Amino acid sequence: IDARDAKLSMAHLYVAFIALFLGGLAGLLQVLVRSGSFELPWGINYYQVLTVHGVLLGLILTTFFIFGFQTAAMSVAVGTLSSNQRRLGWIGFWVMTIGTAMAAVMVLLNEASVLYTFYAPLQAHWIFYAGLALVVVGSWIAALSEALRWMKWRKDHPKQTTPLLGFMVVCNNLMWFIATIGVATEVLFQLLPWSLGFVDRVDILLSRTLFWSFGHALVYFWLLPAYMIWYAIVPQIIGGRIFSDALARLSFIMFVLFSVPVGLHHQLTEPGVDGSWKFLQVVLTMMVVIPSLLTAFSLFATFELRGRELGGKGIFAWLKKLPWHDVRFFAPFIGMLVFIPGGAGGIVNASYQMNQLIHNTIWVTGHFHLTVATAVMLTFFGATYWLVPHLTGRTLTKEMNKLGIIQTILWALGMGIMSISMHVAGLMGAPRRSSFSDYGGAEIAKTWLSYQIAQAVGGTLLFIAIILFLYIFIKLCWATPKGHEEFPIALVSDHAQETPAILENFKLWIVILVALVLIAYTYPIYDIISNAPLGSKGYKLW
Ligand code: HAS
Repeated sequence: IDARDAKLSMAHLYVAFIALFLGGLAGLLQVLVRSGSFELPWGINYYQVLTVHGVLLGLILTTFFIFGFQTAAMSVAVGTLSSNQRRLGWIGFWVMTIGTAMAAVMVLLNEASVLYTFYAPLQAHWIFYAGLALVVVGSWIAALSEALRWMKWRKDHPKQTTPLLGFMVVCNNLMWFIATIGVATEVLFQLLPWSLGFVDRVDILLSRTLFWSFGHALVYFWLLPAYMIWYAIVPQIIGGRIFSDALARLSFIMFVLFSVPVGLHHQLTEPGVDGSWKFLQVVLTMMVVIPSLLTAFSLFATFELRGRELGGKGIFAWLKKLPWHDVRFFAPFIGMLVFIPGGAGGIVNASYQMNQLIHNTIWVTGHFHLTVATAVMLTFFGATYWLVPHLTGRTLTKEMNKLGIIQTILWALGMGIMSISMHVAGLMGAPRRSSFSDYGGAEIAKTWLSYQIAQAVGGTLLFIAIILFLYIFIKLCWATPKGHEEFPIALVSDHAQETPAILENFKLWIVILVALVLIAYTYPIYDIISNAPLGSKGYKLW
């Protein structure tokens, strides 16, 4: 990779991992408070800490890591950025960083304790909303720099199929761009004018609907870079091949189409949205499960083919042949494994009736700690272990590899203990997003106690894993021996069929995507606006 692209990529990773440290510390404080045996000092408020945790880990760590990774991936897959494209990348980086600083200062001053979903009627200082808007705008600029690089490649290689990793980055950015339109509308036209005092009130239902039109695609924006690593990089690490290029691309196109028009599955218990629209989006949610099932099939095939090639036999004995001692494989593999129960939990959440049972319980927190915080994060950790030495011109030593494996085990163990107890307590009715309380001595609250203590044990292990990860990261940046670490990109299996050209026809996919979004959202939003109550000034509130 070009040294100048490497610098841009590394800048993103530094911000990402500072966010990991601070957000992780906030997570530790939270589980300790919820266990009932710790009180926050100096008048710090629980929701302030919860906002630091959610915003830094859910929004900042992920977005910065993803753009850092994608910059490197594009540079390797379709070629070095031109100086103008790189300049755009830097502008995007600084706009996002300034936005992050603005939002972070407001949260730390307790002026924005509104959690990472910043639902109205909780109101934050306008600087918080402006900061988040800058993070989104900065990400658009970064995505534009990557899009320009890709367009240049297409021009130079007419009628050729984009290299798989480059194609995947384009899909993720396209989905991100469409998804962020909803949240940008909410922030610019509702939350900012309201927090600045230009309007008295905002339509809460509309703001939540706009948020979730973005919010669920957001989770796939986190997931797809992990899928890039699973599909295009892990096969090379194990010495195998990509099972099918076409299947990988098909699953990414399905994510592009179905990630946005499904947000209402986060609002199934919300009054004010007609049940038939919720049902339509539940059906579309089941559609977005399909590309993950395709992925599971495809990865299993890759692993089995490689295991058998190495002489493995039996139904599962070939698994033993995989390189378990290599953290570049081990960490993402554990992530995949955890994604099986995590994804199954998602299907429970999306099942209209079962959602009534788990909504707003700590089950949901357990679900996303298995998906984003384990499947995705372990994959990002695993990638950091080869990406950082690749970018800094150093090597992943045996010692660091071993520490990486210990870090992965600690993370999986901590997250396992914490998430399982969250799922169980959730089924017993324990609410999410609440500080410690005995709920006036209620009998049921006593049954949650032991699970809350287990969450604190898991959370403590996780914080130790973060410290260990940061130690390895620092070593890989500045201390391990100089050398060359591979950026692994796999080739496609000789047995795979040719990739149909239609998969690269983005004009067609954009038309279908826009149609699906319009079908899923136009009437519900019209309905919400036309049924909005009259405000004190006699006009509709929105
Ligand atoms: Fe979710 C809530 C539904 C996936 C994240 N989700 C959340 C929230 C977050 C989140 C953050 O329908 C909370 C938001 C908030 O604060 O309120 N989710 C789903 C569904 C899926 C799903 C249907 N979620 C994710 C992913 C996330 C994520 C991915 C982050 C990255 N989720 C919901 C719903 C809610 C929700 C409702 C709202 C609940 C409520 O009421 O509030 C699906 O996409 C899942 C499909 C996945 C699979 C698994 C496939 C397995 C694979 C691994 C293969 C393994 C291999 C190794 C090959 C079907 C690909 C095997 C080797 C061996 C040897 C075995």
